[in-house]
Amino acid sequence: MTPADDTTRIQAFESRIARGETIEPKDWMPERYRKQLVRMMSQHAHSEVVGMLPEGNWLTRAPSLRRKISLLAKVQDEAGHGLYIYCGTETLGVDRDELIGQLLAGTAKYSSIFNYPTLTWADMGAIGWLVDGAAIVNQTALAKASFGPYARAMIRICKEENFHKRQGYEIMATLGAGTPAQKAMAQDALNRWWWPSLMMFGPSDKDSPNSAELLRWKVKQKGNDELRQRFINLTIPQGTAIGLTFPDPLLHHDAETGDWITGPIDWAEFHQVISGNGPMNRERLAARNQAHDEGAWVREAAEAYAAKHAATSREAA
Ligand code: FAQ
Repeated sequence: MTPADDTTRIQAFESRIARGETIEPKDWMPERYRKQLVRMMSQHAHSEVVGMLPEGNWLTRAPSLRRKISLLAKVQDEAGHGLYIYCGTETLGVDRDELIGQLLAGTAKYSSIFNYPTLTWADMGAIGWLVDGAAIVNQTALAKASFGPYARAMIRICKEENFHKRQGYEIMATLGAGTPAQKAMAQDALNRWWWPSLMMFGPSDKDSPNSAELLRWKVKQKGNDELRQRFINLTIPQGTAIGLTFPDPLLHHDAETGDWITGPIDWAEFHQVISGNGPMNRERLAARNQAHDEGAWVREAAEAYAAKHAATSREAA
């Protein structure tokens, strides 16, 4: 293929994107588009899987059977989300083992938010309300991404995240209306999870090396700052309605734009966390590696079953 052919193909590809067409796995795409999607989707899949750990920590200590059932269902949903997105990533020609190998070796990124500890039951409320709430805002936009398998996975995932958000908010509302100690527990959880949840949207657009390209190719529909602002505007009234306050002395409402304006985000903390030095990075990787090692017998059994099944089919044929 000559460089001129390539230019023609890129132009045709970009025209399809501009017309709002969906790109499917067998369609031609620039190598850079494929690479960006593998990067973003694999990080997303890893986040869903690592994201089971902070809540998994409280499954055996849920305060009632009803709370335990809901939390268990939520954590299982996150495993499913990881699987849909790994499947979507595989349509781009990468092997899931390779991606999981990168996660286990500590060379892959996953969302910064999952490197914070879950200290009390109220953290289950804060995660559902804030972390799933942030995920919904981000993923509702991704449900219109130009790459079909990713967009379709997001539609189903967002429906499930809605249930997660409600169960988290209901935990926070219950604690907020409870004894002084329960209310203090909810407030403490909000204090610890508020700023990390704002960091989930990634760096400010001016410091986001990938955003311009992803917006041009309509993988992202909106920039990191716009989505973060939307989440802030949705969340402040929700917290206020259940009697909680946000840990930000500079927070104020701008009557002209209608936006809630926060104080500055501590980007130094964000960079520490995404470079592997957050409060729980080492524990999360160790837990994933342990789970992977302990699951070896399941993979071996599945492979043995598949080999046996293939041999039986061959004989029958
Ligand atoms: N954490 O140029 P940008 C969930 C990295 S939801 C870690 O702006 P991009 C549900 C970024 O990768 C959570 N790293 O990057 C759940 C890049 O590094 P690279 C997962 C981050 O891609 C709830 C560098 O910084 N959701 O799991 C973060 O354009 C409860 C420069 O950044 C998704 O992954 C971060 N927060 O925009 C599960 C959504 N932010 O790769 C369990 C899909 C940025 O160049 C329990 N992803 N970085 O080395 C996205 O929408 C985008 O990838 C962004 C980042 C917005 C996260």
